[in-house]
Amino acid sequence: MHSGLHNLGHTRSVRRSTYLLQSPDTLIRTQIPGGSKACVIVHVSPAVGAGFTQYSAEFEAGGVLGHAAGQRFVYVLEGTITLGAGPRTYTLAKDGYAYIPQGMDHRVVALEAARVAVIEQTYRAVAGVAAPEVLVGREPEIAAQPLMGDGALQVRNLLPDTMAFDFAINTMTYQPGAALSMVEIHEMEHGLLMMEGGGIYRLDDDWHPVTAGDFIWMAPYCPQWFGALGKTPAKYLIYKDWNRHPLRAR
Ligand code: UGY
Ligand code: MN
Repeated sequence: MHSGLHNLGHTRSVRRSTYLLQSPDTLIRTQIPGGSKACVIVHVSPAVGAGFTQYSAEFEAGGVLGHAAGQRFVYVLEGTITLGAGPRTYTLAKDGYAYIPQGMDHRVVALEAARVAVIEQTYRAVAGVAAPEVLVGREPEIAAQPLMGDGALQVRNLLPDTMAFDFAINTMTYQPGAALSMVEIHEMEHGLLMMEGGGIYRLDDDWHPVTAGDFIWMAPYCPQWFGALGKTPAKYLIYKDWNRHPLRAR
């Protein structure tokens, strides 16, 4: 809503060298080549120092997603899409997702108005390991595992944890009051989309209130911790680069 006061220049969004927090009020829509009746909100890209890109695509009915620049992961947040890849066409509804290998010709079309999280990264091949094939799944059908034995914090690995994949995509669901048991500091970076609920995110030396619709990028080694607040679970979709030697450029 435009109040005319422009919030006097205030926002929860923050850009630091070690992290980026985007609240929905600061998002800007653009387009990528090859798309139609679809716009994208670029959350993070190499322009800010990330080794991957993550964007949200917003489709009108019949909208088409633009061309990929690497391997691609799509997760349906709202609406229904089809993925045409090779001889097959898959239909993905809310919480459906797909992995598309780098260089594979494919077409993502919205059957109705839809919102999709998209992650792309240049593939880092490993000698003797076959690159992954196209993969389609539904998040609710993935078995949840408690993180470090904490039943109030459930993790779902949406991609197989094999050397074929060079990134991981998980959902993490926190019951109200649940929290990470430690402050993590690690070499992997993260792209994180808050899907439900909210809480407090520690990023580097700062603590931020976060809620559904927010996006966070954490650079390598950014200290991080999250605790869920409120009366409903908090849930996020999280990317990390994974299973590659640290001397291999991203
Ligand atoms: O997988 C992770 O590194 C995850 N536990 N990090 C996070 O939630 N910030
Ligand atoms: Mn982490």
